[in-house]
Amino acid sequence: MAGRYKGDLAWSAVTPKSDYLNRRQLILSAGAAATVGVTGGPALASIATVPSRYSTDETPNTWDEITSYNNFYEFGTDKEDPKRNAGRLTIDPWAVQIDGLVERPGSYDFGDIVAGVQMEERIYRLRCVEAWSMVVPWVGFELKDLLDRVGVQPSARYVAFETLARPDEMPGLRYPVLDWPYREGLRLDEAMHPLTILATGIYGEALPNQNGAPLRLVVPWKYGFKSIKSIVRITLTADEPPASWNMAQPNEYGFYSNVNPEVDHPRWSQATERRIGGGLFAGRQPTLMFNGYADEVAGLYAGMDLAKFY
Ligand SMILES: Nc1nc2c(c(=O)[nH]1)N[C@H]1C(S)=C(S)[C@@H](COP(=O)(O)O)O[C@H]1N2
Ligand SMILES: [Mo]
Repeated sequence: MAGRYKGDLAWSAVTPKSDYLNRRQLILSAGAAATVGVTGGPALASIATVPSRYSTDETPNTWDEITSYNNFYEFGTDKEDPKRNAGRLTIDPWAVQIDGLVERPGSYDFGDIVAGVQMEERIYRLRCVEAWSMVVPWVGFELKDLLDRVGVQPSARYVAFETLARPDEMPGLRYPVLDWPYREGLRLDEAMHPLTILATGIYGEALPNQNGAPLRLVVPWKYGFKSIKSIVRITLTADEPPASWNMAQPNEYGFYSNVNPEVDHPRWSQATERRIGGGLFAGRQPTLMFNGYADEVAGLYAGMDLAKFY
């Protein structure tokens, strides 16, 4: 897995190799123990990511839950399809085109993007618009770090993202469920917010393909579909960029897509959610405004009518 990273920051470089190998063992046994709620606590102590002050204190979902129940329509629309079909995705080499209103546009190798970046472990909730949720120990870094490095021009107001569209490796592209490539966008202040990360891993392991390898967005106060996977292009724009779900069903999926228990999806309530897994405590729980991150992000939307800008 370390070989996926061509830059300096291979996992093997930040973690002594013996720790890395031990950790892999621990992860495997943590996966086996997951049904009793063990989430690899001791294993986490051995990885050289810095824990983030932005983490929730909720118990993360297990590796199996996080990597077996996915939405990644390029690989099919069933929750089990991405795990079944994403193995064929080639993620090395991987380049991200960064263009538009930036000082240093270009095609950046994934290895160069992560070289020298301080990886943090950030335990964030992922809340899907389908009204389920998970808690994921992401590994990642702030999107702002990358945007600062390429230099955002003063006229930029939005950031647009695109997923890879490679038909021979992505069977879902045959179906016009969405207008491919999958696209998403953020307002620049949302993109620069310290909660917004580019994730490269889960549980200290490189992202599995079904979770958006090698690089995906995570915006924890928004519905999961904003968290675009397997990113190949980032464009700084002056105007609000197109977003796939918004284009497909504008009355169901707004550009903002903030988790908001008070604004229902037209076909179902958003007031509660079902935590995936959950074991003994399975059941629905109330959904929190901005997915529980209101203290940090409510200010971004001051003065906006959130029933209109949903
Ligand atoms: N390219 C791409 N990104 C995507 C999706 C997708 O279909 N294609 N699905 C989104 C949705 S609806 C959700 S809920 C999350 C799921 O992330 P996970 O599978 O890592 O839990 O990915 C988001 N990112
Ligand atoms: Mo979703």
